[in-house]
Amino acid sequence: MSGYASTATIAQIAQRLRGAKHIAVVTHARPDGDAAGSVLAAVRALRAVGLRAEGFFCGSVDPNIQALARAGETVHGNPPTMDADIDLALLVDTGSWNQVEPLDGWLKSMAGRVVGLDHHGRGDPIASDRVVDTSSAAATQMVAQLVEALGIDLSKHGGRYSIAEALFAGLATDTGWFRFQSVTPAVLALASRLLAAGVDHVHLHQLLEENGRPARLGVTARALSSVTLHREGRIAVMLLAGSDFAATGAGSDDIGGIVNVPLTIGGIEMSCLLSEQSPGVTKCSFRSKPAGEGQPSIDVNAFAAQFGGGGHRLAAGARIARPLAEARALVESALKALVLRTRS
Ligand SMILES: [Mn+2]
Repeated sequence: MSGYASTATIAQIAQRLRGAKHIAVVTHARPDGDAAGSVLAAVRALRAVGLRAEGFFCGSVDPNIQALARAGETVHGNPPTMDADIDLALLVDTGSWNQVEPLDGWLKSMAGRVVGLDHHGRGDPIASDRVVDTSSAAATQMVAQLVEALGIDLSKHGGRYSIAEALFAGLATDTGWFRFQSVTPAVLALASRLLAAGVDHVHLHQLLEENGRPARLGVTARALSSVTLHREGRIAVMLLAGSDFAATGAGSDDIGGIVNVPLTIGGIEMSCLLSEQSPGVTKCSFRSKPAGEGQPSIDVNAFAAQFGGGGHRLAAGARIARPLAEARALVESALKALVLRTRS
């Protein structure tokens, strides 16, 4: 994990891409808006400059995320079938072996021929040439720089299924639609340029955030009715068992964002959602918000690291290879040990 830092510049990565014959653009399993937006923006940009490129998605893909792509832009599968003539991989929005598990054998066979762009603080040296920038709010903020390093004028690529639309999807979703601390003047300046290029942000918000299946309501109700409060009401824990998914007809794609609901309560600083992915495997999502005006938030990235997971200070996750009840006991005992600041 240590030594995960940049080994190249964006210009050097652009140069390696220009010299490749067939490029695979890959990301973490179960791509979110930033992962998918990064893949799609890169594929579109590489194709726009005459290079051969495809995006590869593995794990289950939320249909609303998939709807960002046009037919033929992405190849699926778990793992997807990689063409034998691919001579360079571009890995975006992750650098961790445990997030690219379905692709790990293939990525290992590509050693030395993987370049990467990532904004996470933890990772492995999968990409020999990589740019790691934790100050970027989204991986698409870095992909935007790559697009321009390839000589593309973003203002000419702003319609539906455009480079700008894919970049905006990542920027918006990874910043909670421009609410998080990670939003800087540079983020809003890029968003402004993407809107000026013609991105329909209302359509994107509806597609990605207001397009759930009815089963989402039932599983949300079950998650909320499971809430327990810890540490004098400052931390919420919610549980979803396999039986909750079975009873409501919901799948793991239907629970995105539920973890944020307890944070709508004034005194709650951290929220945890533990969901049973399969018997013996529990997926944990952690979110936090500042304890009060000007006060720091709980670092859920560090919290998740105890379970081999990670992410960002305000949003992180982990996969615990234990049944739900055991994972819950582990998380709750870590919550007991968590050092909380005295509230002012
Ligand atoms: Mn991201």
